[in-house]
Amino acid sequence: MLYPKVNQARSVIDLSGVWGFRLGTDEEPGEHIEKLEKPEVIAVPASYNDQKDDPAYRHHYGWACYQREIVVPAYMKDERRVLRFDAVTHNAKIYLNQRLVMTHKGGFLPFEIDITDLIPAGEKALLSVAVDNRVNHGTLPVGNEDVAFFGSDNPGIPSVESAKQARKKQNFPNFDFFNFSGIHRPVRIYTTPASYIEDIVLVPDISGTDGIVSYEVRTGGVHSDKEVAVKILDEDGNCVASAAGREGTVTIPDARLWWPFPGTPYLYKAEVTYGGDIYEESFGIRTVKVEGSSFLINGEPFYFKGFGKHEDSPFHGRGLDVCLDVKDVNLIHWLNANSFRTSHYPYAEEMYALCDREGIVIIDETPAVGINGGGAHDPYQTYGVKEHHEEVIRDLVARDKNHPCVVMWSMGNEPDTEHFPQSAYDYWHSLYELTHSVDPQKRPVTFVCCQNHYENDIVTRTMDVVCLNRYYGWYNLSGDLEAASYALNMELDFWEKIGKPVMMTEYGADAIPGVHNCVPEMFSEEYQMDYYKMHSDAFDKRGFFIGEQVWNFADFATIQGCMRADGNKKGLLTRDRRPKLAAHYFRKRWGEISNFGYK
Ligand code: GCB
Repeated sequence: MLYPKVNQARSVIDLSGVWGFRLGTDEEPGEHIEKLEKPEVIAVPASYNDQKDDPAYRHHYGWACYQREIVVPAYMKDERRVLRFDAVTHNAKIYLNQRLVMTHKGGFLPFEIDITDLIPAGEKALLSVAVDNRVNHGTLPVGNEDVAFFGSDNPGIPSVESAKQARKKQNFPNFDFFNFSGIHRPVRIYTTPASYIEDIVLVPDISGTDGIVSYEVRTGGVHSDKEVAVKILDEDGNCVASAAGREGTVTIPDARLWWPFPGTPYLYKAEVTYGGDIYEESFGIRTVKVEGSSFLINGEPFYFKGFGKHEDSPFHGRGLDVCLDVKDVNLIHWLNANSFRTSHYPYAEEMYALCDREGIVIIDETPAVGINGGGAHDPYQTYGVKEHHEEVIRDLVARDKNHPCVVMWSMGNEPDTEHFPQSAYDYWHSLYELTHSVDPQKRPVTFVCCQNHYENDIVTRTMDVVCLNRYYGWYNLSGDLEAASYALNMELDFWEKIGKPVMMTEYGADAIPGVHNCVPEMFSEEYQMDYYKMHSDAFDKRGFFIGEQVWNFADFATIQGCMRADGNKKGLLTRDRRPKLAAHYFRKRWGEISNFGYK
């Protein structure tokens, strides 16, 4: 799906701003929705939860309604007009003039509806968006039906059991980030000519000093016998190659490659024209491949240095904040890091465009977090998420396929792979094949494995890269870094025998900013730093170990619970982006590790 852009043939109307708003209940709105009388105010895009200091907003459960008037200028009457939502979390029902026109499931990917015949140009219409924030066994991310994530409810105590029965309905996320909800990313109307470019698929390759790009252009709308033409433009706007037809291959002589920073992340543009329509899609010439226990970018063995992140900030919640994205990218450079994982959901498209430009490598993750019942039940038999998961994978790849920054797909985070190993294998392997089959660039595919009885797990070892989340010295062997080091080394010896590239996609310790110890103990900044040093020692001596992504880039909001004091404090940076001791440690360490050839 193409990102909305203004150019010679297309225009964009941005609907960001202050909308009308009302919280609802868990009763689903039907085919018709009421006009809000004296609505409250809400900013779009942003989560609604922290925009008003009211527990009803923060802990809302169920539907909420956004409303505003829209109009397409009369002079756009001959254009095709599309209403696009970049992300509404989690489920959405869209109404025009109070009548339902579309529904969408899933909170982190775009969807759109052609409104050309629904709203005449020049006429005002009422746009309503009903948003459902409930998570359960059928959603991604997964919600528990009645169990708190940090399990503080002692089972069996009669008063506690009765209180649980009597309490208000609420969300029980099976994941460790606040269940921010609402219209999180821009809502826009964009126009195209009646015959339009629907999608562009670009697959780069390298042959000697040439760049080879296979392309496919999909068109839609009114039939036209106009030809598709493709020009490849360099960063100065010079045409360096061209072709005609809906699919083909072009050769860029002496191509500049896309390299992760501090290499040059060189970007070309494919300028596609089709009748009266035109669209420029950025791309890079780079290859990605797993060979033995190496992860190769442009044929060179790459070492991942970075983090898992979140889209999370005060007031905005999970809403798009481009200023924060730019700040984060600059902090990634400051830390001498080169990569991150979009834990635990696809991020806003603006972030991928920034990373293309700034040379930051992304492991792109679906929102499949929480497919794990802790061994109490087989989630693959009891959760009904498979079909939705497949749809999300298709939509994610369709959205992000052309970004050079995306080097690997993560199908999900920390599923159960130890208690029901065969079910886990069947589930994840079919998704693994699906992901490979829908990715035109055939990038490596993985999922991120939970700390578990790794010998029982028969599926993690079959991924293209083994990605481990491990908390030795934190949740396990808490506070004892000597024992933690023993256990970590023993497990890494196990993975060495698998013969695949292995990386750590999470390891971390909470550090409350300002808490210091001469003798490091848990929650101090010194303990966090020592915890990381212990891990570095284990990683550095292993050739098959291809990357370290710490948990987390910055502190972030979570559901409240007895394990969280004002959120998760495992950030190298605070939530307002100030460095902890460990940030200085990694800035130095990563400054001394080059992107290529380290292993
Ligand atoms: C994990 C999860 C991540 C949590 C982290 C923690 O394993 O993948 O979402 O935030 O642990 O800090 O507990």
